[in-house]
Amino acid sequence: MTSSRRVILILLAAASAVMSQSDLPSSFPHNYPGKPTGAYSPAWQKYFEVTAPLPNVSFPLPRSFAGNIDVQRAGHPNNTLFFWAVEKQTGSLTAATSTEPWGIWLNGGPGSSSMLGFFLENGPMRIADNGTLSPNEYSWDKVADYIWIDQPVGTGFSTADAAGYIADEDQMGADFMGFLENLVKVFPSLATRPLHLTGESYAGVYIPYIMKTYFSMAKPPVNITKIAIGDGSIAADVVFELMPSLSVIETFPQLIGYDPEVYTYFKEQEHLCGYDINLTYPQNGIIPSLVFTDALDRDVPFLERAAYAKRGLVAEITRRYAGLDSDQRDHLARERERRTWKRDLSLRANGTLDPWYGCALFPEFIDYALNYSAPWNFTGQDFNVYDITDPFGSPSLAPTFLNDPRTRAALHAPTSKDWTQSFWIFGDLEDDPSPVPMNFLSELATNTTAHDISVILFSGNNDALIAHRGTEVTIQNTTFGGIQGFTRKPSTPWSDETGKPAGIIHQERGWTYVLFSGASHLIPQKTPIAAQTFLREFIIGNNATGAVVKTPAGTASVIGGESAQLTEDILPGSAGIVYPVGTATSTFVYPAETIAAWNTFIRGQQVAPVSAVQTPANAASQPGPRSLFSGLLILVCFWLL
Ligand SMILES: *[C@@H]1O[C@H](CO)[C@@H](O)[C@H](O)[C@H]1NC(C)=O
Ligand SMILES: *[C@@H]1O[C@H](CO)[C@@H](O)[C@H](O)[C@H]1NC(C)=O
Ligand SMILES: *[C@@H]1O[C@H](CO)[C@@H](O)[C@H](O)[C@H]1NC(C)=O
Ligand SMILES: *[C@@H]1O[C@H](CO)[C@@H](O)[C@H](O)[C@H]1NC(C)=O
Ligand SMILES: *[C@@H]1O[C@H](CO)[C@@H](O)[C@H](O)[C@H]1NC(C)=O
Ligand SMILES: *[C@@H]1O[C@H](CO)[C@@H](O)[C@H](O)[C@H]1NC(C)=O
Ligand SMILES: *[C@@H]1O[C@H](CO)[C@@H](O)[C@H](O)[C@H]1NC(C)=O
Ligand SMILES: *[C@@H]1O[C@H](CO)[C@@H](O)[C@H](O)[C@H]1NC(C)=O
Ligand SMILES: *[C@@H]1O[C@H](CO)[C@@H](O)[C@H](O)[C@H]1NC(C)=O
Ligand SMILES: *[C@@H]1O[C@H](CO)[C@@H](O)[C@H](O)[C@H]1NC(C)=O
Ligand SMILES: CC(=O)N[C@H]1CO[C@H](CO)[C@@H](O)[C@@H]1O
Repeated sequence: MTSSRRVILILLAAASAVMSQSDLPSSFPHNYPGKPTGAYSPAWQKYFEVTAPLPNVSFPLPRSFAGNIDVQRAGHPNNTLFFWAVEKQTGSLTAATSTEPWGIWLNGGPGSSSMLGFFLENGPMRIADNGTLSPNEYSWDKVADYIWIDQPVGTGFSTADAAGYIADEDQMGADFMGFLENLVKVFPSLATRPLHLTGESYAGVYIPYIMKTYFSMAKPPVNITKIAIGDGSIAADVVFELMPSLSVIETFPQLIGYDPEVYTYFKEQEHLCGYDINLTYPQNGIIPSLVFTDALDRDVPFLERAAYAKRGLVAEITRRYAGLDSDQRDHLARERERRTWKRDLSLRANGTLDPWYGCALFPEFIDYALNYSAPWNFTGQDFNVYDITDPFGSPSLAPTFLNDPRTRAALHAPTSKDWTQSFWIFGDLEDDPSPVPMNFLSELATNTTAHDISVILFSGNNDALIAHRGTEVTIQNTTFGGIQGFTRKPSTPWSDETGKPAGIIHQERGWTYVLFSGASHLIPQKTPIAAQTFLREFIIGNNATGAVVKTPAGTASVIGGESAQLTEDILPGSAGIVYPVGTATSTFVYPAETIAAWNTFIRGQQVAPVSAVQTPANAASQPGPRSLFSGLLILVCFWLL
């Protein structure tokens, strides 16, 4: 195991409950009446069609098909993937021939079910917390035939025999291609229609490995034309999770109560950890790997405490908080403690890492926020790494609907196992043994360019777990189209179909980067309109907003213009943070003078942008971001959903 993978191991340790070979469940598809006996063929369409009524669904749904399909792994006949395919129009998926685009959606994990995406993000219906279902007007199947797939084997409703779990990501890629080879026998037009392979989070590992497998095949079963990864874990976890910590704080200074001294402290820690990577456009030379410096002392090192590993960060902090006397909990006592914490810092020699956290800056700022920053102190102690603005909104999908016998029967889902949101897919391995995709991303980019496959990386600005800064570093650290990184800093505004500003877009040499304002880790969940516009215009479509083009005079310009304000590293997050008041919610905003003082302070901190971006005369006239806007299972651990 490489050291760069240790952090994720720790974060996932709890729910991932590594299983020894003997504990691993064995599961297999269920044979529902009418299942064809022969090889996969269009005759199976009738079997897979979802015709039985789904409980609680009282509204019309588009025609869909669901069930398990064999991945063709030798010796493992029970290894299947579960899919749910939704037609754009009745007959669009089953047409014998077609040139229409289609898409696949994959959630992350590792081992998180794509039913999360189906029911919380971009599927044709949404499940509310109380179990009520409603149609989703902005589902992705309205733009193209779309298929949500539970994978790798063992995830969600996908099945595997006890000895059949994946050994590494190359096996995941091979299983996926084996599944697709069978899928296109059922829906033959999919073999040649342009496929858009999309997903989020840990799909940032899956999709590059699937592409690696795809490029190694003489005759792949499908025709991939674009890949799109949201909030992807493409680089090492130090890079996607720890390195961006200061940029998360700059986006949401509420985390540190807008306190400049605390900011200066985190900035120094960032520098001491080597996390202050300087991006240039284009980038000059490979960005060296980051080395994670662990905590030295204070307690048993915080991150390695057995209790912490079992319970997860938030639960551990809650436990500590619960251990305090009531007089230690009141506001004045907390403020005294905060001042002591700050005094400890100011007495410490410059150039000293915090001995308790080392370079684990991500848990460190969460701990700070939970202890000292409103509104995180309001009720209980919770923190939502997937969306800073909504501390109690950690995404989760109750299993009630999917495990209902009527649902299972309608979806031809297995009865040999129960659906769970996330499942550890590596069997008795403690960690994903495959190298991070960052290591081969430039090689992959050479292949995508050669096959004219576009690469789209997108990020939600409210996501703290896989914050956008890591994605920007990943792009600048990759050579595509013969140049390393983008040549200009992403700074073009784009809007959703209603005209509402949606964030930043940039396109160069077949690569696209999109930053969604106001979106969480699960991007379509909170910004469904922007997400659907993004799918239509930039994934399925070829909208040129943000594209760098050569003018007749030979200079570069950007379609849609470049906003000087957007060239800053940070797209400010909302001022308001939601908190519960009884059964309702309210929004906490710091006093205007606190925010004004912070803005003055932070402007003084900004160094001139490193890139030589000029603002052309045609710079977009949309309002700047400052005026625009004012995941799961977190209690146990953080899954990369
Ligand atoms: C369930 O939640 C939805 C969305 O929050 C709400 O519209 C609906 O009224 C609730 N239904 C019940 C039965 O509580
Ligand atoms: C596959 O599942 C069947 C039940 O359908 C079971 O009898 C068989 O042992 C399983 N095969 C393996 C290799 O686990
Ligand atoms: C793949 O799709 C593209 C359209 O995007 C089409 O031009 C091409 O012929 C297809 N390739 C194959 C092998 O079907
Ligand atoms: C790139 O494509 C070659 C075949 O042309 C293949 O051997 C190699 O594994 C691919 N690498 C990646 C990372 O896609
Ligand atoms: C980035 O630039 C600053 C200022 O020049 C420098 O102090 C810092 O060490 C650089 N960061 C890295 C990782 O080299
Ligand atoms: C940059 O890419 C190289 C591979 O080309 C990789 O070894 C290194 O870890 C990457 N740097 C970061 C900060 O991810
Ligand atoms: C540490 O450095 C900062 C600025 O670089 C300075 O303001 C502060 O006084 C220094 N602290 C000590 C203890 O030297
Ligand atoms: C947060 O509070 C807990 C419980 O009082 C304490 O153990 C921890 O040191 C505090 N963290 C910071 C950053 O002060
Ligand atoms: C149907 O919806 C109700 C709330 O309206 C919920 O309590 C129940 O669990 C749901 N049933 C299923 C199977 O999801
Ligand atoms: C491109 O997408 C943007 C959304 O940001 C939209 O406003 C614009 O109309 C689209 N352009 C074309 C030519 O469709
Ligand atoms: C319970 C508690 O300590 N609440 C405090 C949270 O922070 C706000 C703003 O600093 C205080 O007003 C509350 O008293």
